[in-house]
Amino acid sequence: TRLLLATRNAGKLAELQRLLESAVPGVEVVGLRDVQEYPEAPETGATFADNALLKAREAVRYTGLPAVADDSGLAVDALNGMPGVLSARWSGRHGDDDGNTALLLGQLADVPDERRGAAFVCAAALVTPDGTERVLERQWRGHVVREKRGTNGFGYDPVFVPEGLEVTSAELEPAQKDARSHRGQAFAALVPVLAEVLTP
Ligand code: ITT
Ligand code: NA
Repeated sequence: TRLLLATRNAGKLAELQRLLESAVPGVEVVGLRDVQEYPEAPETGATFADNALLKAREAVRYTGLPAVADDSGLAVDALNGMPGVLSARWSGRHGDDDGNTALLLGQLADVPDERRGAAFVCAAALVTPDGTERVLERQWRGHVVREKRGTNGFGYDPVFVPEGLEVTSAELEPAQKDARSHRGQAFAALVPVLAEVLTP
């Protein structure tokens, strides 16, 4: 069985490949570059779970393969949960990690250290051609620092210090991030579901 990782985000794709490669015996993980191109699903959902399902359904519709999708973002306490589902396009241009991070730091400039809490959130969705749908969500709490640090990861990683650590998630080794992150937890929880749904 082939399983499609339905993401156009290179940072996510690298993490999902690590998390799912050889996770389920008999299941071969493929990326969008391995299948026919199709238009990006509009992310019109109000929640991470809704958007993850939209993306996975669209992938199945166009490719006929079972697909997983990830919708994720950073929910900042002092901004009432924003940017949340808007994280990728917060500064205006979709996927502008530098612009998004700069905007966030600007918005939090006057917020004191004790009120800079935030959570990375990841919804992991699985949809199969026969209409089976599963979605589950995990969070990774921490706080937003005042200056970027580190070059690993992507997106808001350089400004996010996970709870219990002193370094940003961009200063963690990939395996260290995977072991703790919202995405690592969500897809680890999805693995037994994949095994159940995809293997005969
Ligand atoms: P796909 O929909 O194609 O998967 P996308 O980049 O549009 O790609 P999202 O709408 O889910 O995906 O946006 C997620 C954004 O949240 C992403 O652009 C990052 O800015 C941020 N984000 C999510 N997970 C992150 C992580 O582990 N580290 C840093 N930033 C993250
Ligand atoms: Na989104």
